Amino acid sequence: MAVLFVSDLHLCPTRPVLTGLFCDFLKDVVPGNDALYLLGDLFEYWAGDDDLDDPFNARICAAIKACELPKYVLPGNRDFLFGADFCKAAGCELLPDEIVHDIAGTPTLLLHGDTLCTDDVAYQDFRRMVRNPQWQEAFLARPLAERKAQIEQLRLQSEQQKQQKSMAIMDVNKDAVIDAFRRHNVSAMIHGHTHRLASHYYDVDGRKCVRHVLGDWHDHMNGGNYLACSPDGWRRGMWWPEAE
Ligand code: LP5
Ligand code: MN
Repeated sequence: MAVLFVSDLHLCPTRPVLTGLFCDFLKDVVPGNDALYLLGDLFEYWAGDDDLDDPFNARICAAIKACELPKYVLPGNRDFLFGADFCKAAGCELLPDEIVHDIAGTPTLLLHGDTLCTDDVAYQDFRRMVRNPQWQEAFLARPLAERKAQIEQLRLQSEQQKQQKSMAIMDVNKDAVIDAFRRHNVSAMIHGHTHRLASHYYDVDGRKCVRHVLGDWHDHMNGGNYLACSPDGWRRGMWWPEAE
């Protein structure tokens, strides 16, 4: 029995193998555990809860809802427009951007991870804009098709801009990490976003702290990766069912 964490699945209809992998994970790995946390970027993008009529989105939500354990979802930089209707459809509790939960006896900071990338100034400016409630209200008032077209345009711009940014700029800033440990007074944090699957150790004011980074699923190397935390400690799982 453990608490399971995944992030950055980037699910979308054009990735059927990935979709199947996630649905099988929900059926074969998740049952019997204590809780499931989806730490952002579950979808390649989420244009608004009125997109729940889309059969692909409805299928994913139903598959998550069918898991009989507490389920939590945290907004990523691609699906921060999740609202109450998504949560109802997926049977998940929506968490704020940063939250401390007791995970198997250890107070643990949970976040998507994009807020730690403070050197990526262009992204942080963009984030401030799209996380503004007035901006979101205006955006969501536009027709769904128009929103999707704008998101497609944004994805192209983002990919172009990422090519101009160094790997260091797109990673977490160490001071931001230390600050997060201090602000929340925790010794453990779990996040995704950078896709750089690893566990990093820090000395924060004489306290040994650990930062677990989840890997993404759409890169074949890391498809099926998850973190499992139990009172015995934590372990990494890399789940890939035998090819039939
Ligand atoms: O996601 P990832 O890891 O590939 O890249 C992120 C940052 N990029 C993004 C953009 C998303 O990938 C695109 C999909 C988002 C859908 C959201 C839906 C609702 C909003 C819709 C708005 C139209 O988050 C990338 C980071 C990278 O992580 C590493 O941390 O570098 O950031 C960027 O590339 C952003 C650019 O630097 C700034 C972009 C400015 C574009 C301004 C145009 C605004 C258009 C608004 C139209 C209404
Ligand atoms: Mn992300």
